[in-house]
Amino acid sequence: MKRREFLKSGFASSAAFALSGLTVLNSKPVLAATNNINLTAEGTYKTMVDGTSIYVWQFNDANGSGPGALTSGLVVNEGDAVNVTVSNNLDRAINFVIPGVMGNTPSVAPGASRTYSFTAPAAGSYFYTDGVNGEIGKAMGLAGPMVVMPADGSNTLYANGPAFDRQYTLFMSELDDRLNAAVASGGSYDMNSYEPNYFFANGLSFPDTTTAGDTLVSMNVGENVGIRFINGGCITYPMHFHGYHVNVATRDRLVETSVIEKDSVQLELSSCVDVILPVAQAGVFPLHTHYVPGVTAGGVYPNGGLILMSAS
Ligand SMILES: [Cu+2]
Repeated sequence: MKRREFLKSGFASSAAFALSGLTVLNSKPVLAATNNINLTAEGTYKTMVDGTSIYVWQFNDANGSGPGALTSGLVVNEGDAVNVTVSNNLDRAINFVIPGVMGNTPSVAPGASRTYSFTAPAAGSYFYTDGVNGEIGKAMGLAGPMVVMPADGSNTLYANGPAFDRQYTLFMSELDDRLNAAVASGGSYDMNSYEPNYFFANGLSFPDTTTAGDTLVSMNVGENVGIRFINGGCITYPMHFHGYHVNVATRDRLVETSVIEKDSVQLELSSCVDVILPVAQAGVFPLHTHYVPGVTAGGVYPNGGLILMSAS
């Protein structure tokens, strides 16, 4: 089934990531479901936007897909039972944690698998990652987005929260190719030396972000568009909008009490920030990290964490 057809059929019965370019969700109560997800933690070579091949780690969902070039991403409904089975094909122990939901989980040894079970928490944006290897796990790519939708099936960022006409999830991350090379050759890396040189939105760098449905934000004038920023990396992301102002709805699922129109939204380390973008004008505008190296790839501008928003 193609992603858009899948969207029309609703995602209550599946945890595959299919939020992109979302137009209409049926507003009806969603019965709590059981989501069984299989993730393989593995090493693989990914080709960067400049052609460089770099060894990365990833959680790979063979039965689903994440937004953009991410190989995994979870979409569940509040109250769902979720069973994530992690098969570890890496050379070291890892685990599966969701900051704000579950930490200090048992590890899974190389070559083994383990099932992590939890009840989908309050609607909002989350990420999962490895909690065993310090920041190295995330720096190598062991992280992915988790979106929890309200149990009543409403098109809102959280239960009784602001409504959206469509929503996008933008998972920001980066890598330092020296770290990846060290890990690939069996060595270690001091995170104090971390100086990333490739940057991604949903695993893609500009201009690849402009041709993927998950990172080309398509909107209509007059709509309210929900954008979920999830920091899956090891640096901060000051996300800057051209053409629009946005209202921050939540930071790490905490409701923003003083809502001020912003053209830049700070995405702190390990944080999730959900915003509503009122589409006030037509046009094509950039949305990018204001950290200048973040819009480069291997030192070349413009690449990296830069996407386009298009409204008609
Ligand atoms: Cu700019």
